[in-house]
Amino acid sequence: LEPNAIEALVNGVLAFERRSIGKAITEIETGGETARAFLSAIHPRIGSARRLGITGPPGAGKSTLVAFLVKAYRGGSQRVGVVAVDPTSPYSGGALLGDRVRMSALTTDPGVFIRSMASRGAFGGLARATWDAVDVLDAAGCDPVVIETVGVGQTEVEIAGLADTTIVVLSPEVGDNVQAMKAGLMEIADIFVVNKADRNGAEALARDITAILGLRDVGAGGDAWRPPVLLAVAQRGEGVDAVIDAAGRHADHLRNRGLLEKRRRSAIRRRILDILEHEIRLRFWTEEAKRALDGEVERVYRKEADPTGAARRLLDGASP
Ligand SMILES: Nc1nc2c(ncn2[C@@H]2O[C@H](COP(=O)(O)OP(=O)(O)O)[C@@H](O)[C@H]2O)c(=O)[nH]1
Ligand SMILES: [Mg+2]
Repeated sequence: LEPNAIEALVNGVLAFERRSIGKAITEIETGGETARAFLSAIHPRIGSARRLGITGPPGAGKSTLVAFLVKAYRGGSQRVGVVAVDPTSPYSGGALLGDRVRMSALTTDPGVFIRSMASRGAFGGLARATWDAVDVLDAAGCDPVVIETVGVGQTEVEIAGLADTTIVVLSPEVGDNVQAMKAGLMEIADIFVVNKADRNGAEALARDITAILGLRDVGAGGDAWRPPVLLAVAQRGEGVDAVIDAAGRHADHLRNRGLLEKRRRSAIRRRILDILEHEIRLRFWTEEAKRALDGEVERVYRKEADPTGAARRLLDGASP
């Protein structure tokens, strides 16, 4: 895009113009210099939004909960944003009728902007694109910005973990707690929601989580945050108020102890490193480097070199 078109895009986003926001995020997913210039222009305008991460196993009820959270937050906020990283997201039509009806009530609300990220397109840059999209909604005046990710892959868990407050949603389905432990969800949760409390096993799951948390070192002074374990029936909107209350208390906790700055700095560090790794890879893989790799494959195959030697030679060959 031309510089004046980028300026128009920036102004559109700042004015919460839906078309501009959608276009900006599409540019971000595509990647390239337009996105770069745009992001650099909006950067001074970000930082006011609370960033709320929601993650957990597929089917736990994250999207259902998000719908109620958004509705509740809308009562006190002009604009609310949602970024969903979930291929089966009901926002894109992948759910049962009941969900879709509830979601469509959200999508027709002029103060709510919902965007599903295309995990296929972003080519290893999903975390980057998602966080850039959150910046867009922040600059557009959304507060909070909710980020829903499926808590299965490391990337997805980490995306939600970079929020100010991270809510982990589990349900008493077989093995949800085991899955949570494996995926690193226990470490990133500021709040646990045991959803589907209308089903058997929810209380037992909540007790399990509480027991696991109890084994943890809470740090000196005893003023560390203890993640609350809340029961909910998201489908009926039950327990949503308690989640909002806990998120508010967590935000206060961060602010009162100067921890919000610390968290945001560490999220920025993570994002810079992510971009850096991507840029290094881009710069490294020139046509010449690709050809050199073919040569090294041959040398290693013929036992004229070993893999480590080959990798180092490629790296040295690429350095200035
Ligand atoms: N029984 C029961 N089902 C629920 C509850 N909350 C959500 N569900 C259902 O669980 C399924 C998955 O919900 P969804 O929000 O899409 O889960 P996500 O994959 O975590 O986003 C849907 O069919 C929901 O209607 C609940 O509290 N109780
Ligand atoms: Mg979902």
